[in-house]
Amino acid sequence: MPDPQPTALITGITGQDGSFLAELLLSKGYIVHGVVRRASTFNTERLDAIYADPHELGARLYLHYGDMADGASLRKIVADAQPSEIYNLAAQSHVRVSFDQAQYTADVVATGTLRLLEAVREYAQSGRPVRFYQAGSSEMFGASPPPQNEATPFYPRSPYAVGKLAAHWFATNYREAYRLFIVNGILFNHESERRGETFVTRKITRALTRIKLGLQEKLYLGNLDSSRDWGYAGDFVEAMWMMLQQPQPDDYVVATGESHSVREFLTIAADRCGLDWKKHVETDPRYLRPTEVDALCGDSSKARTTLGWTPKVSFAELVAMMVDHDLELAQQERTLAEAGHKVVSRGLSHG
Ligand code: NAP
Ligand code: F7E
Repeated sequence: MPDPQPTALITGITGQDGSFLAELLLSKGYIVHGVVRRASTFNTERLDAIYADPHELGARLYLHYGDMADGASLRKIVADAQPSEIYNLAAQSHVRVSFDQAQYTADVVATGTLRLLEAVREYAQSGRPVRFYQAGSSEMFGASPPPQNEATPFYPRSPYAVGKLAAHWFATNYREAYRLFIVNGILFNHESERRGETFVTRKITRALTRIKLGLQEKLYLGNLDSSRDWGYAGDFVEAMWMMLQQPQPDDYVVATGESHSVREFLTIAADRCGLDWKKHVETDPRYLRPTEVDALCGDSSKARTTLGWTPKVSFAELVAMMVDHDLELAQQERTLAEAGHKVVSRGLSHG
């Protein structure tokens, strides 16, 4: 029987996916709890549209300070929130950065997941039924050639990917050992206008639109030859929810089935801006990875057949959506610059 008042706990709620998922679950009538890590600046910007003061009547979104590095905080949040569904989305999710911060990435991504699973095991012993989603990644397939599906061997190529693979197996082991309802989603790249600005798609759309409006001159990138199966984040969080509504826990690949190179993304985005990217893009070796993942293209037949999931936003629509959004942002920045405010270009030095 469905839970009369479904309650979800989301780690990583302040991230791209966390914000889309929180919106989706609120629209379905859930009470949503989210884990937020303490920072010296506000890090809840992506939640601004849905945040309501918890003192207000009818508020259904609650935020708790916690960290994947701190098992005690996770245990307390799980016990306080009493969730029927848990979505573990928190991660140091930048592949290039994971080479610079390998131990930290492993701690948050792999051991952090284990800490949360331990909290869930303890919570489940109280008799409250709970379902758990683990945010796995196509990076776990790494060097295995495309198309990749649930049967493809894993071959991770970064500390991030190794950490995600450990988390995947921790989740699988806890499902089998303790008969918990735990699913592994293996999601291919998904983007949006909320994507972090150091991932290549958003880095490109932010920079080209700023170049278009005269706010920036150059865009520095790494390897333009790798290809990715890029989908829309709004579509992908629906698949996460669908996985937790199934009668049995299982693992699913979620992907569009189409792959494009970074160069193709650049060309389409530049066309939309009316720019020739070759005049503005330079390569900088700092954005290369010691080991690269050359080609990812997912086969999500199982998710399509079993969950009834299909992506709604096409690649061309995704690029257009991101460019149009960032053009508006650049326009706002130009207005500020014209009024004498200092407008900083951050994309030049990061990610
Ligand atoms: P994201 O935008 O980088 O968000 C990551 C979230 O994790 C943020 O809320 C971040 O908090 C939080 N976080 C980081 N370190 C933490 C810590 N030590 N303790 C608690 N929270 C912490 O990532 P995303 O794109 O939304 O992806 C969501 C999840 O799916 C991640 O696990 C990612 O690895 C995985 N994934 C993503 C994709 C993709 O293409 N987007 C594909 C496959 C898998 P702050 O806001 O404070 O930084
Ligand atoms: O790189 C190349 C780079 O950082 C994509 C994360 O969400 O998806 C994401 O990981 C490609 C790579 O994403 C730059 O070398 C070129 O080949 O946007 P990205 P990612 O590494 O695929 C997976 C599924 C996740 O799970 C991760 O959490 O683009 N590239 N030049 C560049 N990438 C970046 N970031 N910056 C560049 O300047």
